Parts: sequence; structure tokens; C-alpha cells
Amino acid sequence: MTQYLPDGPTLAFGAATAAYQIEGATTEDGRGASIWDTFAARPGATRDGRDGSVACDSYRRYEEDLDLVVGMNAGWYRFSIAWPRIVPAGTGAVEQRGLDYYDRLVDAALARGVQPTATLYHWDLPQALEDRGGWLERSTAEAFADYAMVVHERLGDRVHVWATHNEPWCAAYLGYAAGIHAPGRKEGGAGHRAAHHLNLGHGLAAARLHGAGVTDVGIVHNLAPFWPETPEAAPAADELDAVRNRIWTGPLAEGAYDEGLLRVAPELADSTLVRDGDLALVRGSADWIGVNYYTPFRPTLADPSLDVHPEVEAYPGVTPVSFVVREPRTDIGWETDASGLEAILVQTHERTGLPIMVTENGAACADDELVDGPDGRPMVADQDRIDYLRDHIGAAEAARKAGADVRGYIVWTLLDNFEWAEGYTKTFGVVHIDAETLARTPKASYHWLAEHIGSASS
Ligand code: IFM
Repeated sequence: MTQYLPDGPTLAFGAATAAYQIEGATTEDGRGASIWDTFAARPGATRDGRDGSVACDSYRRYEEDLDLVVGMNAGWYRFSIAWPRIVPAGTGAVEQRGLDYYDRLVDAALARGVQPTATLYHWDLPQALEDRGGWLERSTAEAFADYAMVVHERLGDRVHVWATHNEPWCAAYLGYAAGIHAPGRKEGGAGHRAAHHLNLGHGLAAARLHGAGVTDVGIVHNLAPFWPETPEAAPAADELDAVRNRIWTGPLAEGAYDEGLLRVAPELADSTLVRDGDLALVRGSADWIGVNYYTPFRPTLADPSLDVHPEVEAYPGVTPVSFVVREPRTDIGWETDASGLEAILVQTHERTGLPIMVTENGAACADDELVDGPDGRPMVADQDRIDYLRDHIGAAEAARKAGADVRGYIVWTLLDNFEWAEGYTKTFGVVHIDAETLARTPKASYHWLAEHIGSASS
């Protein structure tokens, strides 16, 4: 039973960010190097050659950012903690100055009446752990649980809603198999191995957090609907559902990797990897689940006009497919279809029975330009994003009416920020960041959200 997760008669609202995407200050106050510092420094790793060393400078400007959360009428701020700020070498010595930063951030949120919810891992693994094998090693899962407890010890009196991982699918498959995210390894079945250790790390951390009295431990996944474009693609869609969705929900709900998954990911049947007790530990370990949704996927078999998707190449055992991407699309090329959010929320409810938060949803938009407004002040008229958000909030409400226990909607993201391999070329923020001065300018979507949230909760 969760105690602190929102549970009101209407959706709760929040804004989300992640440490490496906004903080900057990557060499300050004893922070160790992370795999994203190393990866982003590789020529060609990010579209614009840039990294997170400055980002939005939220390490210093967090109070201004929290004021923006308040101005949006959002009751929740979802942020992530940078593991290399807390345990710079991944294991061993703890850096108090890193903890002090999050301490100040949490106090500043609470002082403004905003509930902080912390994610412990949003992809910035300490480089020292990667040097010892990263998520391909069981010891990283064990180190993660130790780090979780260090953070909880400092913040647990004020942070009550925790998430272990954010989108471990990306950490595993984009990081170790597709090689397009840090640490940039392209090693076939390694994605499944990393995925198991991420599941295990969640299970170990959740057990220890529960042991320390935490009641609201969750995990955040980018679950997605796979809608076969043709009847022939239906078996492939099921395989993709296995490696993208059931690989996480199966252990949580059933304590098992299902047979369909094991057929395409035989690595997960290896008892030296998946040891006795691992999956039993994960079963029932989450009190809530976060769903990050952006787009549905429409697999189709062997269409010569389309490339096999690089993400699909990351699963050696899955039938090669292409994805048909219909219009309209956001600026990052992802199809916009809000009905996919309703579908994935209902499916997650059916598969896990857990309370759900929409922990991320938002759009990269091409209309994010700063222009002079009618009153002479700078403004961003991002009508595309307003349409996207309105439709998706409606879909979350529809899922709730259909019986899914959806508690809240957290927009991705508060600020334009470092969008991983895309560098700063794709903007998801409801607040514009000036590339030179880092000045914050709320976009039209921010004002729309403020009004929507204000009227929804009054
Ligand atoms: O920016 C990312 C975030 O870090 C994780 N979820 C998807 C977002 C948009 O790509």
C-alpha cells in the first residue's frame, strides 16, 4: 500500500527533469565522472557535439527552477540524483557535498509546497563502475543498492516517493547493444544481460528501502504499445512487446521471464546470469509503477523502403522489422497518437495491478522559437506542444475512467535541456532556455499547463 503517492479525485500534476540533462557543474563539489561525460566526449556521439557540462546550470539555479514549478501550479517535482555526485567512484567513499546539494533542493521544494519525488538512476553511471564492466556485472546491481541507501539515509525523512530506475530499457539496450547511448557498447545479446542486472538492482534496492520503512518504492519504464501494421507482423510485435515491456513487468508481477521472452532472449535462461532467487526478489518489489510514454510503434515485416530500426538490431533474437511512422510527428520524428497512452496505461494496469504515475510525457517541437510577443516581451508560441499535452492528459484521464489506477501526470520536461544523443537539438521543455545566457522563458505551453492544472484542481 502506498502512503504518499497522490491519490486524489483528479490527476495530480508535476514536472520532471533528470540530473545529467539539467545540472551542469559536472566537475564541482567532488562529483566523479559518469559514463555520459565519457560518452559525450567521443566525436560524433551527440548530434551537436555538446555535452551536459553546463546544461541548464540547475546545480546553481535550482531555486529559480522550483519557482517555475510553482508558477505552473504543479504539486510534484520529479528529479533524479546523480550517482557520481554521491559515490564518485561508484562504491566506497561518500561525497557529502553531493548529498548537501540534494538536501538543499529537497528543502527548497518543500518550502514552496512542492512534493519532491526522486529517481535514483537516470543513466549517469559512475565511470569507475563502467570500467569494471558496468551493468553487465552483477556487482553493479549490488553497488546500486548500497548507493540507494546512502541517499535514503540523508533524504528519506523528507522524500517519500522513490523510483529506483528511469527507463532501464534505454540503459540496457541503447547503452550496451545499440551503442547509441552511454557507454556506447554494441554487443548483441549484452542488452539482455544488462537488463537483468537492472532488474536485480531494482529488486535489491527496493528490498533495502522497504526494510528502512519506505512505503512508496516505484520504478519508471518507457513501456510502449506495439501495433502490428499487418497481420503478418503480429508475431514480431509480440516479440517486441516481450523485450520492451514484459521483460520488466513479468518479474515485477509474476517473478518470471515468460516463455515468449526466453525464446527471443535465450541469455535470460542462463542460470549463471539469472540466479535462484533473483526474480523472486523482484516480484512484488514495486509499490507503484511509472510509465513514460511518447509514441506507439507499428512494426511491419521487411519493407524495403524502410530501414530496420537500430533499436531492433539491438535484439539479435527478434524478427527484423521496420516501423511505420504515421503523421503527425514531433520534431524528433516520433508519431503523435495519444490513444497509445491510454492503451499502455490500461495494459500496465492489467499486467501489474499497480498504482500508476505517468512519469513522463511531452513533445519535442519545431515551433520552439523565441520571438517578440505583442507586448514586446520574448515569448514562445508552441501551439504544437499545447495540442500534444492536451490530448495526452485527456488520454490519461480516459485510462483512469477505464479502470486503470492512474494517479498523476508529470510533464517531460520543465526545461529545454541536454537530450542525450541529440545534444541540444531537440527541445522538450515547457520553459525555453537561452543557449548563451541560460535565461528561462516560460513557453505558451507552460502558461496553458498552469491554467489547466489550476482549473482541474479548483
Ligand atoms: O529526455 C528523455 C528522458 O531523459 C527519458 N525519457 C525520454 C525523454 C525524451 O527523449
